[in-house]
Amino acid sequence: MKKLLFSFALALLVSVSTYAQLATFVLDDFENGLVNFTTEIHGNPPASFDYMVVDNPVKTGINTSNKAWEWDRFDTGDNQNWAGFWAALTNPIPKGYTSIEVKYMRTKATSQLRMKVEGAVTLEFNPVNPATKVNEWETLVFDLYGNNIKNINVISFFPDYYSPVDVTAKCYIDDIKIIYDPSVIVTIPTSLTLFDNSTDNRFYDTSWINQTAPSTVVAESWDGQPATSKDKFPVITSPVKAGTNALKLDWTSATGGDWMGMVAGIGWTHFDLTTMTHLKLWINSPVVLAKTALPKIHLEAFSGSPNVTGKIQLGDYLTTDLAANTWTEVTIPLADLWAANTAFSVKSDIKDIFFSQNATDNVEHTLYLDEIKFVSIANLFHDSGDARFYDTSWINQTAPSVVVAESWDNAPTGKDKFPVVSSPVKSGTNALKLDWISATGGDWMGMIAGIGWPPFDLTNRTHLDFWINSPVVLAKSALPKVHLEATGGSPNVTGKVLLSNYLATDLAANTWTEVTIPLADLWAVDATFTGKDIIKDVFFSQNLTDNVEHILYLDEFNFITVPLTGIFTPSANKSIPAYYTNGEIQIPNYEGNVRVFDLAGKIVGEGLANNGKLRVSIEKGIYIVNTTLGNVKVAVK
Ligand SMILES: [Ca+2]
Ligand SMILES: [Ca+2]
Ligand SMILES: [Ca+2]
Repeated sequence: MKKLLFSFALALLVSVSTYAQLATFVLDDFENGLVNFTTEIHGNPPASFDYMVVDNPVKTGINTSNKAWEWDRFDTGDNQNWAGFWAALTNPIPKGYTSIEVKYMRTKATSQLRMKVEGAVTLEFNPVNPATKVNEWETLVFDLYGNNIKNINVISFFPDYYSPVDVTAKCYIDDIKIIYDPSVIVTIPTSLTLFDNSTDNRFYDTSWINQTAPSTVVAESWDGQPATSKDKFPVITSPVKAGTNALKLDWTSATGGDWMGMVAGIGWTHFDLTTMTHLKLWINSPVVLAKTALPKIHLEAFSGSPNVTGKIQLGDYLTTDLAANTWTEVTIPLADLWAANTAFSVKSDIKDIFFSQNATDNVEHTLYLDEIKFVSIANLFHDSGDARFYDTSWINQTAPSVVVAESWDNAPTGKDKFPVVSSPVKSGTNALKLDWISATGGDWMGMIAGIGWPPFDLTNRTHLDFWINSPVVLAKSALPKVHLEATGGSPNVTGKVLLSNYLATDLAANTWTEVTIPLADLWAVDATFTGKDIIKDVFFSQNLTDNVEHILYLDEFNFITVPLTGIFTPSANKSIPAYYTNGEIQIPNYEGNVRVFDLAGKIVGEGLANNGKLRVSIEKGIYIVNTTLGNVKVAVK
């Protein structure tokens, strides 16, 4: 299996990975009279079952095949409801599959089928739908994605999961199907763009300007005709922060007057800000501009009462007044907008941002606006401020184990910081270097915190995500352990997990590989740890004592949010404004790979969308469009 990692323009933010080349397959149908998926069946407890491939006793309904696998449980006096078998798969199942379907038939209404899988994640679990029929085949679905299961090396079934044993009960298993259904895989975007460029260099269509004299705002009409009322934002091609153009806000705030200027997404995009943390935008004034002269801002939703947030002052988010002709990034916690009116509750369906009158200084001001985005920020490490070492880190070593470290002042002693390299990097200008030897009798640990030691509230985060790179092929078993530390509490650390558990294969040389560790796994190792909302740092520590020097470059640590959804709910992100027209899937403001699936999970189109357009030949129907920002449902009429 190959894990495709699409290039992502927002390199600062979380990368989104997508599995490719996975396809649903039948693990076994027993039609040749044999069990084919393994060469071993371990009864557990031994001799608690008789099992064999037999003629299908009920060749009707959903299973008219000739053969099925019969399970006949004994009363050995010691067997329990968990009696069954385990078997190593002849061909292990790689991670990325979303569910397992099993045809099941029972002769007694008490019998149930339970499963256990062993791999990077080991779990015993029930089907989504318990068996309901007797002497009739039915399909039971075991949710791999929702249970966060990765690869599968060993599979176990408990064919008659019931206590006490009924020795007359027989159970049948057939058509074990390993399903890949991309429509259930959802990744919440960590950035949503409200504005980056207007398609027209004169005006921005999905905007609105309203003014009450004596206040004034310069505006454009949609058609450029003098008779048409001017109520759109003007667009300029210089200066721009990025892309082809920016918005121009040119206003005079006068006592007794009022004004407002609204900017929405192209196509009136719906923005779900539930998981977003900040509003970011870039502003530029042609002259020095006091921050107190800047307008107020608020957000509007598509519905609700109120349908607007309270107003806050843009100038409150600047540390200094604006220098002339200088792009300045403003970062505004969404929490401040929500707090400005606690009665506002429609965070999940935001339509636009409003700029409005503030200080009535009766002076004309001009502000260029560009790159207006909503982002989810929980970045632990992006770049070090120093090219030699990373200050908010700590390395500790006990001989004979060794870790290469730097001192903060470059003195030959007191080396306890992570070294920094400028190559290779996954993102930005540098990456961390972990260079260690784990030796018997020794120990080591290396800690990485955010710049300024910020605590992270991970209550609503689901995964720790980062990138690793080894200069040589590296067996994953040699990789260190990982845990998190909180700013307080007892214990103030989580239990440790093995980094190798979250890799499908050993590391190839000179290749950046994404590691995604479910926070639930870290919480689960030590249930007494309760500091999820005050996480300070990530620790790597000694694992296999192979006495060999290993090097791992580390970059782009983020805490991300990936919802685990019900398997039967193909989830789509309505914030992605995709539609189908003129034989093309069109996604305004999108650059990147696109795959189009029909509802059976079959890829019907795939490619790089240039200017957000991908030509695909599809018929009427509903399709799932998979992008690097997530999935969206598109109706073709
Ligand atoms: Ca069969
Ligand atoms: Ca722009
Ligand atoms: Ca970096």
